[in-house]
Amino acid sequence: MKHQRHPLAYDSSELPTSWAEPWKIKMVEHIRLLPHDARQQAIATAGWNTFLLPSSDVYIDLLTDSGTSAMSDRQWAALMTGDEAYAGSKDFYELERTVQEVYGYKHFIPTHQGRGAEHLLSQILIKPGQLVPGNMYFTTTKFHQEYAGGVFADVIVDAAHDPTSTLPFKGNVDLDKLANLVTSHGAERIAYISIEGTVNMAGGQPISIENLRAVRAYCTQHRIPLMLDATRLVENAYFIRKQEPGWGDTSIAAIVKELCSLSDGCTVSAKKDGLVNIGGFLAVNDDLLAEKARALVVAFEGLHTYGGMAGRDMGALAVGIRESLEYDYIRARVEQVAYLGARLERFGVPVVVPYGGHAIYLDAKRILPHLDQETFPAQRLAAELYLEAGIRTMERGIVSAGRAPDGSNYRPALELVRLTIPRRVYTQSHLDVTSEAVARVCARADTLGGLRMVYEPEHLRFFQARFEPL
Ligand code: PM9
Repeated sequence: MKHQRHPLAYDSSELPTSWAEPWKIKMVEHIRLLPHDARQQAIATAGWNTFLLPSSDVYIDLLTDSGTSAMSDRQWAALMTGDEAYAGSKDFYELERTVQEVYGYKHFIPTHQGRGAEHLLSQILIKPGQLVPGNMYFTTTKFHQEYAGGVFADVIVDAAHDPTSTLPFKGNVDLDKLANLVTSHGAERIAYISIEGTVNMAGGQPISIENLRAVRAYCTQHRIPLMLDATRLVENAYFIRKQEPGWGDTSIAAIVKELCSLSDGCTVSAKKDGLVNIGGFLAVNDDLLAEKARALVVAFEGLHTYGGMAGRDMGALAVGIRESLEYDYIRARVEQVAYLGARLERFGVPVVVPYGGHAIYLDAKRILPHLDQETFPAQRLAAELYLEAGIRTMERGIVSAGRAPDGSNYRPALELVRLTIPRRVYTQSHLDVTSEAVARVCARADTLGGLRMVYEPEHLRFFQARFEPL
């Protein structure tokens, strides 16, 4: 008897090839969805600011990818063997070796987290009145530049301010904007150029190697230092490998090294790419700069061999940095974000495109077009997502942008809600639930009113500001 092959639904050439996470789950943490009336009470008590919600009241926490990663068994093993000596911990030397090898800089100065490194760098390099051009601002970075007397100047490409532009490298610097700024103020008035990998406030958008090389050449010609914010540089390297011509066969590690070689130093919040819950560092090539940083770190962070981290934190970070470079890991990480973006777009939800490396950003201006920006549409939308499904997200718009020196609100072109994906924490089902909740909120968006701010702290107001419904 002749056996007939069972027919497949697809022609074999059309079969999809999926990726899967290169890990399995060993321990779980319980989460629960509060009833709707309890969520209503919780958001009112939190002043309609998702930063002020207790995490025990949150079901799916997409506030940030900062310090929220799940560590691996290898990292937990490093924690157990941490050397807690005050000075010269073995974990310091291991981390120093790792940073020098992976990022390629000569000097490594540990800090308690990213803003600690930003503080040191800004205090050392910025003279009052100097400009710091950058590919869009980041909240804490700009704060420290201004705290040191500097003035941030945005030189990112215009497309970065357009949530609908599909340019593949929206983190690129506009070289004409940079040249105009330097020509009109003089190179001596530029403290340094600050370049961020996968630009957070633009939607997690990468910079290309071609563009960074051009910026480097310009800086060398005008003797301007170039400093990287390498907090999410591994995610940037993944985009380069995926979409920049000529880099498709290069390892993530080699791309990260190449990016760093185009700069004089970097600040890092290790709480992101580094796959740890706390930590950061400053790394530089210049001996004098390193000496100044080591002199300051003892005043603000801790001894120069721990900088505010426990020995075990440094041990876990050394392992995390190496794990972050594994191709299967970074592909699963960035493609999980893209999965959420595609689900949302399928529901017709307006999101920033291309999808970012660490988050999907909802375009609150298009979701709530009836709300004036001064009534905080993104803040309202973030609160509404919590009310709808216990999902915590973050405003990245007018509240985050703060005030200009004349006291008026900056009105950024981008009024966004960030759905940030912690690393190795949530499954596709969590993202399915999230995308459906966002779609439900969007379906009744025209019923939502704005907010007014009833408390505004002096610095970085988005963390602690309080609101009331109008
Ligand atoms: N980023 C984030 O959620 C956490 C604090 S702000 C809400 O995206 C960059 C690019 C960051 C960053 C923090 C820091 C500061 C520097 N650069 O939070 O101090 O995204 O470790 O790092 C946050 P620390």
